[in-house]
Order: sequence, then structure tokens, then C-alpha cells
Amino acid sequence: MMSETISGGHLVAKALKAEGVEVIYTLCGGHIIDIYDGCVDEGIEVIDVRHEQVAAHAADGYARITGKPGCAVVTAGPGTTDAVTGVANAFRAESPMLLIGGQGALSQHKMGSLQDLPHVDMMAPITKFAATVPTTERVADLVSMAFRECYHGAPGPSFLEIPRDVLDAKVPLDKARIPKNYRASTRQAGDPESIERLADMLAHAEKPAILLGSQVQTCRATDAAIDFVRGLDVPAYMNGSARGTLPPGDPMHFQLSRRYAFTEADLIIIVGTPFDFRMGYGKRLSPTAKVVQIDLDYRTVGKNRDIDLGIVGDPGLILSAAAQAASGRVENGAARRKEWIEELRAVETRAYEKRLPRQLSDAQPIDPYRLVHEINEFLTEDTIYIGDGGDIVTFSGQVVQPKSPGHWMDPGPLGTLGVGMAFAMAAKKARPDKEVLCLFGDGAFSLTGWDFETMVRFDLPFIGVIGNNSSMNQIRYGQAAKYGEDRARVGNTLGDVRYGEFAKLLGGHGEEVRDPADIRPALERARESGKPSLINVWVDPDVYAPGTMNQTMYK
Ligand SMILES: Cc1ncc(C[n+]2csc(CCOP(=O)(O)OP(=O)(O)O)c2C)c(N)n1
Ligand SMILES: [Mg+2]
Repeated sequence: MMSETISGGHLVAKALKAEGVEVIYTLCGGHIIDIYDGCVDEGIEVIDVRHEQVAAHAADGYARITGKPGCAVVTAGPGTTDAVTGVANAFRAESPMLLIGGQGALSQHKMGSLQDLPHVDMMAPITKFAATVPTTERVADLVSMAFRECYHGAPGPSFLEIPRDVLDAKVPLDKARIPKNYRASTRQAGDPESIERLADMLAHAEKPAILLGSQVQTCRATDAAIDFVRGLDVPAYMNGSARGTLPPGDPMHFQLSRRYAFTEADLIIIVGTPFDFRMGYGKRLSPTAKVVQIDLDYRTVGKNRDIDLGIVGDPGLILSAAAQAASGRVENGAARRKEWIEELRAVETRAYEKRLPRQLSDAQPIDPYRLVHEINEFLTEDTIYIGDGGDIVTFSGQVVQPKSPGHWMDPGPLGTLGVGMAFAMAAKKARPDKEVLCLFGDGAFSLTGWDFETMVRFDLPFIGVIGNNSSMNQIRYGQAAKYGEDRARVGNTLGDVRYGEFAKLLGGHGEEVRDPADIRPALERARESGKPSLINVWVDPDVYAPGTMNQTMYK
């Protein structure tokens, strides 16, 4: 009797299934069709997009929203190079995803086959693991290996290329290894001695502050973070995906006083975010403060700036253990911090009040502050907010406060324009119960905007808002400052495009907004439409966000 056989593409699908992947993002190519066929058998949904960058960003977004690894499948050569940006973004953002790329047949290795490129060499520096699958029997084995590698230290992307003949060949099922149980928990508790030291520092601190970074969300450490800051009265700032860990209005939720806090604090606890440009490489922290850094990745701790204490491990477990260690002491320091909290609240309130007139401005063209204010007022506890753009997103970073944990998405430290449509796609697909709102710059939108059509095709309603200044304003500002206004319009000017019409052309809901009073009603109509939508809001091209004007990203 002939034994049952299975092809490489079907083995990919079995391995994806074992990992819990429910959907792949892809753009088709002859090198990869057997994977689709396998997905049919395994009940894995295939979402086909219009550009491979979107497929990779969607896999990144899927990972962020679900807490499971995402997967994108692209063809050899240009399919894989198109996806590079998405993988690179996931790499810098510590997002676990697998990109599977096609490859010319092994039998034609180095012969100049169609779409042949050295993918593994290209992917190696921007992945945690990049390999070629050498035989059909090893396909599922290598897929599971690639997934496992995504979770080593801080998470990140993996890449696998599967040559066409390896993918298409059939092997006896009993010769193929199909791993099912291959992953250990990655939750490391942190050195108990270091946790005691942190509890000591907390007991002595009068002016502590904590920064909750993206790993807090990656590790789903919200409850631990909340117990820590509330139990010990530690003012908290949040960045990246950790925005929303504390709800707006929480007594420990701070945002606008961060620079003041980091200058005046005597204890600064940095959780799950590196000392990169967003942190001024650690230079903007008080030189006299004690600095504690907690991170999943040993290599991140103490990088760019000296620290007084570093703890490697899962932020949730470490914060819980530290809170417990501190609460066991006669004096955990909390009582002493009332004045400090009031001081920060006063700074926060002053900054808010100073900006409020801009947020309520009736000016035409529309002040970007008014647009982001309207968006912030419009968000519900179930709205996932995505920012994709330059200056307009810098405005939103100051004003928009997600109302729940895990409801904020931005590209992360690669600063990639074009993530928005893909993140919206992944978020709505994974969480159809949620509302998704994405704010785009008109420049950012143009990079991947055709995938609005994919949103329509897969019936993924979302509220798209374009802050349209017909420019790449964040760059234009720097040109004007450096070369003068008369030379500032080189390479950054976009057409006056009515993106609301574009949405309608592709089968969505679209509107143009020029009067600030119309923003809210237009957002409501987009919500009611039940369709993918684009509200094209014409904002004043001649005002810039303070962050853009300070050029902080380069300092
Ligand atoms: C893929 C990519 N290309 C270029 C850049 C550089 N860049 C940063 S902000 C910006 C301008 C973006 O324009 P837009 O999205 O319209 O936002 P605006 O600044 O006009 O509000 C550019 C081009 C980038 N970050 N990513
Ligand atoms: Mg713009």
C-alpha cells in the first residue's frame, strides 16, 4: 500500500495551524501557491493585499493585536524585497512575525531563475532568524523553528525562503516532522536580589517616575503595571503600544509633564523601551536620579546610558514582584509622594490649558490641533487608534489618548510611513468587535493607500482620517529652517488630492472637510456608514507641531 503523501505548501499550513495562526497576509506568485492550497485544507484565511509591504505590516499588526505571531507570505524576488520594509519595521518594533518568501527551485540554484535573489542574506540583519528550507520533509520543522526564534529575548521577525521545488514536492507524511509542542514560556521573573534592591529604592524615593514602554503591552503586563503605580503612588508615563495602559483621568496617568518629571525625579524606572532617540538616548534623564531599567532583552539594558540597576525579564512579573516586595516593608515610600504628584499634576494642567485654545480653534484652514482634539473626543473605550504620518501624527501624539490598553498603534522606532492601512486591516480582522480609527498624513497615506480596496473587498470597516496639508510637512519644516522659505518647497509638495473621492471610487465612504465644525459630524457619519471610510480633512499647511519644530527626533 502506498503511504499518504503531503506537499511542502500543505506542511507550511499545518505548521501555521499548530502555531495558532488563523490568517495569512499575502500577494500571490507562482512560487507560493501551494501554501494557499494548504491553507484551504487547514481553514486558514488568505487575505490578499495590493502591495507586499502591506502584507508584512499586517502580520506585524496582527501580532500586536492578538499577542500571537503574525504571518505574511510573499513570492520570490520583488515580492520579498517589497516586504523588506514591513519586516524591518517589525524588527525595530520587537514584533513577532514570520515572513515566508518563495525562491527559485533548488534544481535551478544560481542558474538565473525567475525572481532569484539572495533573500536570506538580505533578511539576516533585520530578523532574529533567516533560513532556507532545504528539503520538503523539513518544511514544517523549519516553520516552527522560525516561530520559536521570534520569541528569543525581545520578540521580533523571522524569515524563511522555500524553494519552489521544495514547496511543490510531495513526501510521505510519516517522513515529515510536524512539531506541535515546541515552545516554552518566555516569562522570566527577574533576579530576586535585584527586585529587593528596586523595592529599597522605591522605599527611599520621594520623587519617582516610571515610563511604561511597548513591552508592557507586548507582555500583556497592564494589570501588573496598574497595581504597581497605584499601590506605590508612582506617576506613570506611557509610550508606544503601552499608551492606554492607564486610562486617561487615572490619578497616576501623566503625559505632558514628562520632561519636567525626568529632570526633577530622584528615581526613574524605565520599563520595556530602549534609550533610543525617543528617549534622547537617555541624555534627558536627570543626572542625579537613580535610574532603573527593566527589559526583556539583556542587550538593551544599560545601552547608551549608565544605570543604577538593570533587571532582565518579563515586565509584568518584575513589576508584580517589586510591588509585593515593597508592600512587605514598614514604609514603602508612597505616603511621602503626595507633594510630588501634585507638582506634576500642576505642570500637566498648565501645559494642557496653554494648548486648549488651539485645540478648540475655529480657524480655517483647520488647525491640526483641532483635528486631533476632535479625534480624541470621538474615541471610545473600544476604538483602536492608529497613527501613520509625519507632523500630523506628532500633533496626535500629544493630544490623542487611547481609552484602553492595547488600543494604540504606531510604527515604532523605525518611523515607517505606510503602516496605517495594514494595521487597520489586521486590527479589524483580528478584532471585528472593535472600532478602528486611523489618522494618516496625506504623504503616508499615498504609500500604501491602494489597500483601501482590500478593506472594501474583505468588508473591513474602519474610520480613516487624512490630515491633508498637500505636503510632507514634517520634512518641509526642516528644509525651511535650514535653507530658508524660498528653498523649502523642494521634494515635499503633494497635489491637492480629494481622498474622499478616492474612497468612494473604491467602494467606501468618503467626505471632504474644510470647516472645523464639520469634523465631528463627518466622523459620526463614517462610524454610521459601516464601510471603510476616508474623511479628508484639509488642515493648515503652515503650522507645525512643537515636536517637529524642535526636531527632537534628530537630537
Ligand atoms: C517610508 C518612509 N519614507 C520617508 C520617511 C520620511 N518622512 C518622515 S515624516 C515625512 C512626511 C510625511 O508626510 P505626511 O504623511 O503627509 O505627514 P505631514 O508631515 O505632512 O503631517 C517623511 C517623508 C519615512 N519616515 N518613512
Ligand atoms: Mg502631509
